Amino acid sequence: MPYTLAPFPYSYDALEPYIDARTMEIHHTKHHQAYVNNLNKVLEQNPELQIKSPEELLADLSAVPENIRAAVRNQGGGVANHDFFWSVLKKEVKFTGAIAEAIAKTFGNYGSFKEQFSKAAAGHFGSGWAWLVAHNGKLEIITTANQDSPFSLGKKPLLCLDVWEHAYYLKYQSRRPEYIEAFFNIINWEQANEYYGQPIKK
Ligand code: MN3
Repeated sequence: MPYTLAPFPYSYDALEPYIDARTMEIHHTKHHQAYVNNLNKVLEQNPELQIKSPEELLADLSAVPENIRAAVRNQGGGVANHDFFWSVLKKEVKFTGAIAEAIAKTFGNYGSFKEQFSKAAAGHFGSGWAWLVAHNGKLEIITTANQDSPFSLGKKPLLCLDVWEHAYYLKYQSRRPEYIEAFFNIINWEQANEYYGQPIKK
């Protein structure tokens, strides 16, 4: 099996009380694992594609045969998006660095960024993701449907929030805005700064 589930990068309770341990455990061991398993299944007959990372597959979907393209987009996106999501979550990290300056420049100030990101995340209809991305040297807030990835749009992700119900339903039920508010306590700005300084990850 070419694709494997990466170990969870911290303990499942590390983000309490903002995201509960049970939600994180199920999210990683069931949902994220299922995307990994399904991506392996989808690419069973395509060893020439198995050498690519999920991010590489997503960045060039036209290289994937049409009969499995939608499946690669969904399952590969599920793998890459969750890997990315875990990496940008951490408690008690200061909002600082080059990304803080770029956010102030683009959105006016932190409060205005928070408001715009929250509005996008809350307003996204159905399952999907809210993202802060860099594109052509500028910051943008976007949302993607299902497991669609900014890599497929040629955009570099800096932060993201999973707004699928499985990401918050146990603790917040239908109260997505409360979950979004909690997210602002667990943004790993150190990691976001690192992504901001790097070329697009492939
Ligand atoms: Mn998810």
